[in-house]
Amino acid sequence: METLLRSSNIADIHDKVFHGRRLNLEDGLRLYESPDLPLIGHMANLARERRHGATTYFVRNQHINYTNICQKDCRFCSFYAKKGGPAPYVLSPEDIANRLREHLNHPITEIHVVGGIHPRLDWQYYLDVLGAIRSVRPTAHIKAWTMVELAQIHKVSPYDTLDKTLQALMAAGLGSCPGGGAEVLSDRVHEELFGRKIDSAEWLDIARVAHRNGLKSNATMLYGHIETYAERVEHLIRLRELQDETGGFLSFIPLAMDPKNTALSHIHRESGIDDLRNIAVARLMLDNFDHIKAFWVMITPQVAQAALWYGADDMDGTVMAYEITHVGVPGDEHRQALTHEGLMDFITSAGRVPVERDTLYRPVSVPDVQEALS
Ligand code: V47
Ligand code: SF4
Repeated sequence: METLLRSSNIADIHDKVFHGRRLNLEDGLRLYESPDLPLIGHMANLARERRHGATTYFVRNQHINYTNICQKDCRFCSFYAKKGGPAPYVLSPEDIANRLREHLNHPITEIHVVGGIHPRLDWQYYLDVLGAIRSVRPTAHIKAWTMVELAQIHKVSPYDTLDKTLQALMAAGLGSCPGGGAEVLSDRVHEELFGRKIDSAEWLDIARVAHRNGLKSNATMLYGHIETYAERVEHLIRLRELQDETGGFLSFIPLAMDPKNTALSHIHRESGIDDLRNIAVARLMLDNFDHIKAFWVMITPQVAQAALWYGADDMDGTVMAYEITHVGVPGDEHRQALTHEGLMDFITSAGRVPVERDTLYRPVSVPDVQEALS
């Protein structure tokens, strides 16, 4: 190890990580550019094990994508309804209740709700969605609406401030928010790929208000399109700064762009190696985020297993069905669900210890450690 370290061009970064010192923009860039992925993984694993040991979290959840009607036209998106693409739909609150009823035999603890920016859904619709979920799954945590959706919901709400809108949603059952919508916090990328959506400053402001009101949220980064390494690192640093201020982020999730059926279909999907590097760099740069999630639906369960040694401590969940992209399980790309046992097996066969969590990372059941590793 000593010899390997001395010959590496990032040995000084290892020194910083080893002594718990914060990495800067230049360090982040060098981590993206260095060929020494094994050392980057080693450092990320060190940071991960300091916080979590071998523990790997997962959640039993169900995703609901309530509408694919969207006015934002993001160039990387294959989900929204368009001519020659997916047909438009809106799930009524009753449709949502029925989807939840289909899985009532699973002890799901989280309902994850995300959808397009539909210009004509009114305030009552959003309240009714919360009401429908609560009526079928009264004890489940409702993780709903990215900062982009919250901006739209605020537009149709009867309240003059975002604080009041969020408080009303929380009173109606909203528990926390998913991390999408920021994509890459860069004005250049925003302009080129998703200019109709809120920009970086607005995304960060809404997250700030959410956190101030006690609403925790996640943060994602969509990578593998036109962004530069510097823009990725700047994204991480902007999230880190907000986390220093509010402490309101629960987890960070790098999302690999799936170019299929998008306006960016000429771009190649990033490799599994790049997925691992993004997980590792996130763990190293985001020294104030407890959790880094390997979202198996996007990066495949196999790459997610490896990611558990590259800084990730969370595999997300059983999911049931994910409509935003259709990467799924290799060989069976329509499979968007893993059973509880399947997920536990993936974690234990990666040599890690599975712990079922709720959305706020409280353990739901802790299996016997020896049994889990045997
Ligand atoms: O913001 C859109 C992304 C996000 C594509 O908080 C794409 O636990 C890949 O928020 N290829 C929404 N990604 C999903 C989201 C999410 C996902 C998983 C976990 C969590 C969490 C949140 O989906 C969007 C956008 O960044 N997206 N198109 C695509 N072609
Ligand atoms: Fe709409 Fe979201 Fe797709 Fe953008 S990523 S087009 S906001 S559904």
